[in-house]
Amino acid sequence: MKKNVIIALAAVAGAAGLANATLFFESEPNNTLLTADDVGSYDRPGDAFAVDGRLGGRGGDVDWYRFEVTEGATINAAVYGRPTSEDGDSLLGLFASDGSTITVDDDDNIGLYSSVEAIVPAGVYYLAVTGFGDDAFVGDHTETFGYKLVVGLNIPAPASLAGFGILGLAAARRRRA
Ligand SMILES: [Ca+2]
Ligand SMILES: [Ca+2]
Ligand SMILES: [Ca+2]
Repeated sequence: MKKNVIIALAAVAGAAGLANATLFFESEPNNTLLTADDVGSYDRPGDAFAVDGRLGGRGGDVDWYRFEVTEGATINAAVYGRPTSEDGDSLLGLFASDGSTITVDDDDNIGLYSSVEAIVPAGVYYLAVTGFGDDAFVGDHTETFGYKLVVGLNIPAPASLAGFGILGLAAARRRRA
Protein backbone atom coordinates (compact mmCIF):
# COMPACT_ATOMS: atom_id res chain seq x y z
CA MET A 1 0.00 0.00 0.00
CA LYS A 2 2.74 2.41 0.90
CA LYS A 3 4.34 1.93 -2.50
CA ASN A 4 1.05 2.91 -4.17
CA VAL A 5 0.85 6.04 -2.04
CA ILE A 6 4.34 7.09 -3.08
CA ILE A 7 3.58 6.49 -6.76
CA ALA A 8 0.38 8.51 -6.44
CA LEU A 9 2.30 11.34 -4.81
CA ALA A 10 4.86 11.30 -7.61
CA ALA A 11 2.00 11.58 -10.09
CA VAL A 12 0.56 14.59 -8.26
CA ALA A 13 3.98 16.22 -8.06
CA GLY A 14 4.60 15.48 -11.73
CA ALA A 15 1.28 16.95 -12.77
CA ALA A 16 2.12 20.12 -10.87
CA GLY A 17 5.53 20.31 -12.54
CA LEU A 18 7.34 19.81 -9.24
CA ALA A 19 10.88 18.46 -9.34
CA ASN A 20 11.11 17.12 -5.79
CA ALA A 21 8.54 15.99 -3.25
CA THR A 22 8.98 14.65 0.28
CA LEU A 23 6.26 12.71 2.09
CA PHE A 24 5.69 13.19 5.83
CA PHE A 25 3.32 11.52 8.27
CA GLU A 26 1.73 13.67 10.95
CA SER A 27 2.76 13.12 14.54
CA GLU A 28 0.39 14.05 17.37
CA PRO A 29 0.28 16.11 19.46
CA ASN A 30 0.47 18.97 16.96
CA ASN A 31 -2.54 20.99 18.07
CA THR A 32 -0.77 24.33 18.49
CA LEU A 33 1.77 26.46 16.64
CA LEU A 34 4.32 25.66 19.35
CA THR A 35 3.86 21.89 18.93
CA ALA A 36 3.66 21.92 15.11
CA ASP A 37 5.19 19.01 13.17
CA ASP A 38 8.40 20.12 11.43
CA VAL A 39 8.07 19.39 7.72
CA GLY A 40 11.38 20.74 6.47
CA SER A 41 13.36 23.59 4.99
CA TYR A 42 13.26 24.32 1.27
CA ASP A 43 15.54 26.21 -1.09
CA ARG A 44 15.34 24.58 -4.52
CA PRO A 45 13.14 25.61 -7.46
CA GLY A 46 10.14 23.29 -7.63
CA ASP A 47 10.49 21.92 -4.10
CA ALA A 48 7.39 20.28 -2.70
CA PHE A 49 6.17 18.17 0.17
CA ALA A 50 3.08 16.30 1.26
CA VAL A 51 1.72 15.15 4.61
CA ASP A 52 -0.53 12.21 5.40
CA GLY A 53 -2.70 13.30 8.31
CA ARG A 54 -5.99 12.75 10.02
CA LEU A 55 -8.47 14.87 11.94
CA GLY A 56 -9.17 12.20 14.49
CA GLY A 57 -11.13 11.25 17.55
CA ARG A 58 -14.60 12.72 17.89
CA GLY A 59 -13.47 15.97 16.34
CA GLY A 60 -11.59 18.64 18.22
CA ASP A 61 -8.36 17.89 16.35
CA VAL A 62 -6.30 20.54 14.55
CA ASP A 63 -2.98 19.78 12.86
CA TRP A 64 -0.18 22.35 12.67
CA TYR A 65 2.86 22.04 10.35
CA ARG A 66 6.00 24.18 10.41
CA PHE A 67 8.32 24.70 7.44
CA GLU A 68 10.92 27.17 6.20
CA VAL A 69 11.68 28.69 2.82
CA THR A 70 15.17 30.15 2.54
CA GLU A 71 14.25 32.20 -0.54
CA GLY A 72 11.09 34.09 -1.41
CA ALA A 73 8.48 31.64 -2.67
CA THR A 74 4.98 31.15 -3.97
CA ILE A 75 3.32 28.71 -1.58
CA ASN A 76 0.47 26.61 -2.99
CA ALA A 77 -1.11 24.24 -0.49
CA ALA A 78 -4.18 22.02 -0.84
CA VAL A 79 -6.01 19.48 1.33
CA TYR A 80 -7.31 16.31 -0.33
CA GLY A 81 -9.67 13.90 1.46
CA ARG A 82 -8.46 10.33 1.84
CA PRO A 83 -9.41 7.80 0.68
CA THR A 84 -11.82 10.06 -1.22
CA SER A 85 -12.71 13.73 -1.24
CA GLU A 86 -16.42 12.96 -0.83
CA ASP A 87 -16.55 13.26 2.93
CA GLY A 88 -15.14 15.83 5.28
CA ASP A 89 -15.05 19.59 5.33
CA SER A 90 -11.60 21.08 5.92
CA LEU A 91 -10.38 24.55 6.74
CA LEU A 92 -6.77 25.41 5.85
CA GLY A 93 -4.72 28.34 7.13
CA LEU A 94 -1.28 29.73 6.28
CA PHE A 95 0.38 31.64 9.11
CA ALA A 96 3.54 33.69 9.57
CA SER A 97 6.18 32.77 12.16
CA ASP A 98 4.53 35.05 14.76
CA GLY A 99 1.21 33.24 14.28
CA SER A 100 -0.43 36.04 12.33
CA THR A 101 -2.80 34.89 9.58
CA ILE A 102 -1.61 35.21 5.96
CA THR A 103 -4.57 33.52 4.30
CA VAL A 104 -7.35 31.05 5.15
CA ASP A 105 -9.56 28.97 2.86
CA ASP A 106 -12.63 26.80 3.36
CA ASP A 107 -13.79 25.19 0.09
CA ASP A 108 -11.53 26.20 -2.83
CA ASN A 109 -10.27 22.64 -3.46
CA ILE A 110 -12.26 19.52 -4.45
CA GLY A 111 -15.62 19.21 -2.68
CA LEU A 112 -15.49 20.94 0.69
CA TYR A 113 -11.69 20.74 0.90
CA SER A 114 -9.38 23.73 0.99
CA SER A 115 -6.50 25.32 -0.89
CA VAL A 116 -4.44 28.47 -0.33
CA GLU A 117 -1.80 30.32 -2.30
CA ALA A 118 0.48 33.18 -1.24
CA ILE A 119 3.70 34.88 -2.32
CA VAL A 120 5.98 35.22 0.70
CA PRO A 121 9.52 36.33 1.57
CA ALA A 122 12.07 33.91 3.03
CA GLY A 123 11.10 32.77 6.51
CA VAL A 124 9.34 30.25 8.73
CA TYR A 125 5.67 29.55 8.00
CA TYR A 126 2.91 27.38 9.41
CA LEU A 127 0.06 25.54 7.74
CA ALA A 128 -2.83 24.33 9.89
CA VAL A 129 -5.54 21.86 8.86
CA THR A 130 -8.78 21.85 10.83
CA GLY A 131 -12.50 21.22 10.41
CA PHE A 132 -15.18 23.59 9.12
CA GLY A 133 -16.27 26.11 11.73
CA ASP A 134 -12.97 26.21 13.61
CA ASP A 135 -12.10 29.72 12.48
CA ALA A 136 -9.68 30.18 15.41
CA PHE A 137 -7.72 26.97 14.51
CA VAL A 138 -7.99 25.62 18.05
CA GLY A 139 -9.92 22.40 17.30
CA ASP A 140 -13.46 23.74 17.83
CA HIS A 141 -15.23 21.45 15.32
CA THR A 142 -16.67 17.93 14.92
CA GLU A 143 -15.03 16.81 11.63
CA THR A 144 -13.17 13.49 11.38
CA PHE A 145 -11.44 12.49 8.14
CA GLY A 146 -8.13 11.38 6.68
CA TYR A 147 -6.35 13.80 4.36
CA LYS A 148 -3.27 14.51 2.33
CA LEU A 149 -1.87 18.04 2.50
CA VAL A 150 0.06 18.71 -0.73
CA VAL A 151 2.35 21.76 -0.79
CA GLY A 152 4.19 23.16 -3.82
CA LEU A 153 6.88 25.80 -3.32
CA ASN A 154 7.63 27.76 -6.47
CA ILE A 155 10.98 29.15 -5.40
CA PRO A 156 12.71 31.35 -8.03
CA ALA A 157 15.68 29.72 -9.72
CA PRO A 158 19.08 30.95 -8.50
CA ALA A 159 20.72 33.45 -10.85
CA SER A 160 23.19 30.82 -12.07
CA LEU A 161 20.39 28.47 -13.08
CA ALA A 162 18.49 31.32 -14.73
CA GLY A 163 21.64 32.01 -16.74
CA PHE A 164 21.80 28.41 -17.90
CA GLY A 165 18.16 28.71 -18.95
CA ILE A 166 18.92 31.72 -21.13
CA LEU A 167 21.96 29.97 -22.64
CA GLY A 168 19.80 26.90 -23.32
CA LEU A 169 17.19 29.02 -25.06
CA ALA A 170 19.89 30.70 -27.17
CA ALA A 171 21.29 27.27 -28.12
CA ALA A 172 17.82 26.06 -29.11
CA ARG A 173 17.37 29.13 -31.31
CA ARG A 174 20.72 28.49 -32.99
CA ARG A 175 19.74 24.88 -33.66
CA ARG A 176 16.49 25.96 -35.27
CA ALA A 177 18.18 28.61 -37.41
CA1 LIG B 1 -4.33 14.93 13.49
CA1 LIG C 1 -3.61 17.40 15.91
CA1 LIG D 1 -14.28 23.42 3.77
